[in-house]
Amino acid sequence: EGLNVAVVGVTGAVGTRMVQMLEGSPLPVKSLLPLASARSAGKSITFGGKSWTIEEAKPESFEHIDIALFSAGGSVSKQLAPQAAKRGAIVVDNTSAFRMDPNVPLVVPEVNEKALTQHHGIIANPNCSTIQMVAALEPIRQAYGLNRIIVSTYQAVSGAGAKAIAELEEQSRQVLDGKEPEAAIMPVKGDKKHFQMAFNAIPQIDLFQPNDYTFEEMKMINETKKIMDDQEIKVSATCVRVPVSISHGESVYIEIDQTDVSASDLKKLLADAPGVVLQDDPAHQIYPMPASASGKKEVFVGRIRRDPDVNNGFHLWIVSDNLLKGAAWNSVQIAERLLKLGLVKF
Ligand code: 11C
Repeated sequence: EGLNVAVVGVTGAVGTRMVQMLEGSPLPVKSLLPLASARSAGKSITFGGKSWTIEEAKPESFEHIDIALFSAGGSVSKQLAPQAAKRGAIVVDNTSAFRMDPNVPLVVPEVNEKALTQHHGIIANPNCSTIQMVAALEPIRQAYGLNRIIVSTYQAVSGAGAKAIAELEEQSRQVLDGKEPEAAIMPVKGDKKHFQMAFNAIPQIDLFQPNDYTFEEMKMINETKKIMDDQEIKVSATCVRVPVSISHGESVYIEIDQTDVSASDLKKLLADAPGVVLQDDPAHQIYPMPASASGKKEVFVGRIRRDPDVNNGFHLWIVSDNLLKGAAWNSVQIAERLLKLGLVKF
């Protein structure tokens, strides 16, 4: 009695953490099927005190699987997620392949858990930078209404995968040794130019779109509206990559509907919000930072203050581990909620 769970992309930065999160979860996992590309097949991983052999992901892999967590890139998800769903697995997909599909719920459990009931076999896990922002803003939207969000991000290189972390480390050594840093990945693998990431900040995450926003910026805009189920919220984003390994930071400006709200009202609200930790005590230099957020599941919020000139305008600083709440933990949390809502049969 228990769940058969598959993890697709199990060797990646997110996949390894999906297994870690399953390990710490109350989900009754009976068997784990680690799936990856042919390159990793035959290696093994440990889960629940046992060794499990990695297999190459194929459509037939998903026979008898109850829940399949995908994080192997959009093209693998496009090809295999429908195959898994067809075989009766519920897919939680951590890529952008299906996020804007109207038949696919896009879920952050603290915000729109109910959307899970509308699934047709595939559930999308939002982009990391979107997840931490909406988790922190939803309690404010519920209490005071939210009509505008302007966000600037300070994103960790692990969003571009484990190889991007290695590139940052190698470049840092090269620069400190007085050598020319070699860039092959950042800002985007496959784009025409690559730039030094060490000791730099790059205002490009993912490819530019025809409107001169990047795909990452458009994801933040479109996904926020879908998750909050409100097409009227004004959202704009500038996404910047910084030389940090793990955890995204976000400077967020919001305008709420009500005009008689103080910064301390927002702090009280966020102190009790699910999945959110308030770290806001300027007198004692308490505020969230990537170095302290990494490895933790929560979304950390601080630096909350009213705009000097806009009565209903507030600034917040939001930090979370992009590989955990931004990816692996949100996916496992979705699986836990599916079970709680009676949506997984086994
Ligand atoms: C980054 N946010 O930091 C991206 C990574 O759509 O799931 C996540 C990409 C995605 O590069």
